[in-house]
Amino acid sequence: MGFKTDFLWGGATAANQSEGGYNKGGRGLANVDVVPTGEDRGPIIRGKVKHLAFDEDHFYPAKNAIDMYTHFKEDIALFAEMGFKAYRFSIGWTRIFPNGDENEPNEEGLAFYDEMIDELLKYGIEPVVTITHFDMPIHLINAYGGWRNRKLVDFYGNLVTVLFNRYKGKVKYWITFNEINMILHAPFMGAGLVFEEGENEEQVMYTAAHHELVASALATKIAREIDPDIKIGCMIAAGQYYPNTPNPEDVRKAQVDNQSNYFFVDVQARGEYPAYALKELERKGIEVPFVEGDKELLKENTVDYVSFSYYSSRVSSADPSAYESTSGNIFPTIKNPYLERSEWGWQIDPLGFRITMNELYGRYQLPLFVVENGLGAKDVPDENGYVEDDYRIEYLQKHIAEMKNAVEEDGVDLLGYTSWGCIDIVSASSGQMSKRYGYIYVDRDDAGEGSLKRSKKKSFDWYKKVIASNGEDL
Ligand code: BGP
Repeated sequence: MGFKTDFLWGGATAANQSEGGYNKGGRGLANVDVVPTGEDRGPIIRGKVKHLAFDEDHFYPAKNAIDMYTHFKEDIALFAEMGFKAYRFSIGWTRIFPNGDENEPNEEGLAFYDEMIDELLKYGIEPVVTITHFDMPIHLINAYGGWRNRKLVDFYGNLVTVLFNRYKGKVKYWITFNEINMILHAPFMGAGLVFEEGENEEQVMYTAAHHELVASALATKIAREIDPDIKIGCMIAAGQYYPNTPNPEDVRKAQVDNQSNYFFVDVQARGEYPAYALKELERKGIEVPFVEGDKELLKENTVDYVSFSYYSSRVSSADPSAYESTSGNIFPTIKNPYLERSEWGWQIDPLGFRITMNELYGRYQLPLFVVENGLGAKDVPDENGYVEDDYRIEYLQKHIAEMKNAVEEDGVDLLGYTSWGCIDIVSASSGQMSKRYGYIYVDRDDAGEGSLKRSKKKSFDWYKKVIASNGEDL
């Protein structure tokens, strides 16, 4: 039985991790432009410091990235050579509204994405467009405080209205926010939050989360008014939390950790705040800033599909001291002694992929879409510049095999699979180029130096074969 004949095999990137061209085509300055690599990056991503300065002399990953802004035609041709049916990318908000609060959009920015989308359609590749993928106008942070301000809902509404009208009939699949649950783990990237000394950070994060959830429902409403054929998806960073032991305390902690992620999909797929969340927020004294009409808006505008990223499962314990030697994940987890880890400490759990898909499909009974999965690794080209990434092929082979089990054995309805970083791009958590995911190697290093030459890795031809066989020949 296998995957559907129209299964959307492909790859995924994000504007701020791939485009570069930070000051081209009228693009305005974004939050991602002020996040350097190195030790400063972590505190800024978590909204702890106000180093919101951008200077020309530093290498900021979004500034150069891999310059897809000028290379996109070459790159899309390579995706087409692999046989991609879909390509997930994101819109740089500040290419469309440089400051975010303008009334009129930047035509050069719209024209750039017209060209990209037309290039994809020329090869029969379905665009899967993420409206925001961690990047937003720095002006909306400095002047309004980011998503803590309800005004952001209106600015986002302007953005999506322009996008849905401009690309009507060309783009069918849209995703409102990349990994919306990252608000709780990387609030500056996820919602443009910079915390004031002594304020209740959790209150601010859940206020911003409410505004993004309302904005997502508003986008869904606007989409259906403009083009009934549009499919709107929500998106979380998924990865099931396992209990560290059968001790009910650990099982309960895993349940709470899973709920903290599924909460966002509960609201967007079911259209209301789940009881456990309302009770938890009440216990914590956190006010959800509902305004007149919010509940109806959420209820009447739920998503068409649930998309998610999967890299790893996680482990929960009721014992806080168990977390002392955790891995480098942005999500708190305990090391799972049954799993190998990547060079960045991310646990490798193919069966966890099947488990996570069953959890999501069982909870929502909506089509799923895997929009990120892959292995970040330090690829080293040989003397001919060739990368024999058998380790990446093995990771993907095992994960796709379990994805197939979820479809064939468990009956999960799956729309597609766009593996993350189909071409080497900048890592979001580390800002490094050296954490590579691609089927295509790009000659650029962590300091932003390099020829930008693209070359096929061993996994390029392997993935081409997987797609040609619709996942039969792994
Ligand atoms: C997800 C992001 C992607 C991508 C991915 C891999 O959180 O949606 O943008 O970055 O993680 O993580 P990293 O790039 O940190 O290795």
